[in-house]
Amino acid sequence: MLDLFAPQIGMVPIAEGATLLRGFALDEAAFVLAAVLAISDRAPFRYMTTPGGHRMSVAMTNCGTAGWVSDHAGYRYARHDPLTDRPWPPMPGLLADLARRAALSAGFADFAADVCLINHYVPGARMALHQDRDEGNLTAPIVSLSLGLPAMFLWGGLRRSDRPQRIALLHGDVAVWGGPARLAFHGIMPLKESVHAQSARQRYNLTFRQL
Ligand code: MD3
Ligand code: FE
Repeated sequence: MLDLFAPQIGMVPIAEGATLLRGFALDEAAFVLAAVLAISDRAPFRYMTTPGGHRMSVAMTNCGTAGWVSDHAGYRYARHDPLTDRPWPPMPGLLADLARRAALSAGFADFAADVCLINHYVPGARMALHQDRDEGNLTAPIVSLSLGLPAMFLWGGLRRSDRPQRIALLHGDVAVWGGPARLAFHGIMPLKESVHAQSARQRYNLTFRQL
């Protein structure tokens, strides 16, 4: 019998350089969730402040050789966690490998992530339209992995004024964007209230970045 509610698997082109790999990480989702919880034991999720003084609604942590931080002084990558003054937890080899395999599937060979920024959403949390441009290496793609509650992703194109396209990001989905899509504007609509079998009221998004 055809199961209309079975998770979807497959490659969805979004734009030149941007590919959504539906369900790419489904088989590894339980491992990734466990890795996120282990990382957040050592580098807790925290609400960062924008340079303009606003508290973000998404809580963040990092693993890898540096971590993305934001405060009154601006956005940057820092080698130590400002909360603990210790280096960020190392990136688990299986996570780096998963990101590398996803990038390759989307046509980007030799992706070697330095940083994984981990975002934690609860219902109501959102991320305003922005570009990811704090990485030194804009020739490498970014790989993003979503777990838990679904989110409505906004794909804005290369000008802030372009009308954004809406794409649902589901548990186990991986997105890869580089080349001409590397500086595209993107964001996340406020998360809807619901409950997920693997993560209850949480959504996690991991973005793997090369510095
Ligand atoms: C490009 N995170 O941390 S990943 C960020 O879900 C950030 O937390 C978002 O933007 C999050 O900087 C979204 C970005 C993404 C997701 C799906 C895509 C980019 C994509 C699908 C196709 C192309
Ligand atoms: Fe982003």
